[in-house]
Amino acid sequence: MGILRLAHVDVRTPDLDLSTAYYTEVMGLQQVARTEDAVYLKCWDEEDHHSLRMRYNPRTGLDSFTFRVEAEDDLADFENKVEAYGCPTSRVSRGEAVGQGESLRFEVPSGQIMELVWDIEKTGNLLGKHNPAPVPPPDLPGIAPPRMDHMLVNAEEVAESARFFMEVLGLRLTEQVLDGNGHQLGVWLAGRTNSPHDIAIVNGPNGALHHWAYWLDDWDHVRKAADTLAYNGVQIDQGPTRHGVTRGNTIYFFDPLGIRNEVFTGGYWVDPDTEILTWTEDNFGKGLFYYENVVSQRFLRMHT
Ligand code: M3P
Ligand code: FE
Repeated sequence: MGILRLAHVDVRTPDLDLSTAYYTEVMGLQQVARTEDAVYLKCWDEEDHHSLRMRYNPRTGLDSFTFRVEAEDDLADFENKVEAYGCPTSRVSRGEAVGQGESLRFEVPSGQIMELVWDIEKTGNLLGKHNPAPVPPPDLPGIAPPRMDHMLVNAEEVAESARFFMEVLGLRLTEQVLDGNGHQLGVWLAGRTNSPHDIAIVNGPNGALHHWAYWLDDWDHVRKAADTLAYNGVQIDQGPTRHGVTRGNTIYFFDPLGIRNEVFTGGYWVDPDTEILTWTEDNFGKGLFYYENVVSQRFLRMHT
């Protein structure tokens, strides 16, 4: 049993048409469904119904984020564990959400709404299952990442949140940043993937979303993504550069409503017995941006 990976991120936007234009034409996602007030999007190599839901609302921000569990029974198991920790849970029944069945909802200690789901509609990737091409059609617009990779949320008490994700949800710690007193300022956590993080938690206001990231296959795609962003007048926050933490190559930038996105590649392979890497606060600049060695205030203080 357990938590497999990030399944989808659900956000609010005051301009659904503008957001949709950006995520389809600049980010290069596929629009898979549209209802009166919401748009559902996915990347070309994703098998699930969607990885991003955008819902009209006057206030930009995070509605919730959803992880997939391995087995149907896991929902009941996590329901008990999360309740025992002291977080009330509720069930969202089949038919209430597009593209998935029953889910378990609760507020994590840092105030974001998290959802666990097993029953996800598998609509398949763009390549199909018979003699698939190894690459997507060459005429996909925009950056066209193959999949969503990870997300980062803020927490006033990083250590408390980290404990919840590790002890209650069973995620593994891969890296941490410690302040001078040994308190966690940031943690990187993996589900069942072999990546250095499916979710990271960094000190900041409770309830906030810092960014989510799309995977790119290599550095050359990161370079091309920077060209696409600059050509389309997208505001770049940082990069292209490299993280010390995770070793990943990265660009951060803002969608038209100010939500931070990242493209990410590289990093290292994580096994269940990989030892935790620790960064000290005096090296946080290199941990964040290895080449620049800066702790950018815009980067740390801007969130939605
Ligand atoms: C990442 C990453 C912060 C660190 C961010 C790191 C906000 O996004 O992918 O490793 O301090
Ligand atoms: Fe990231």
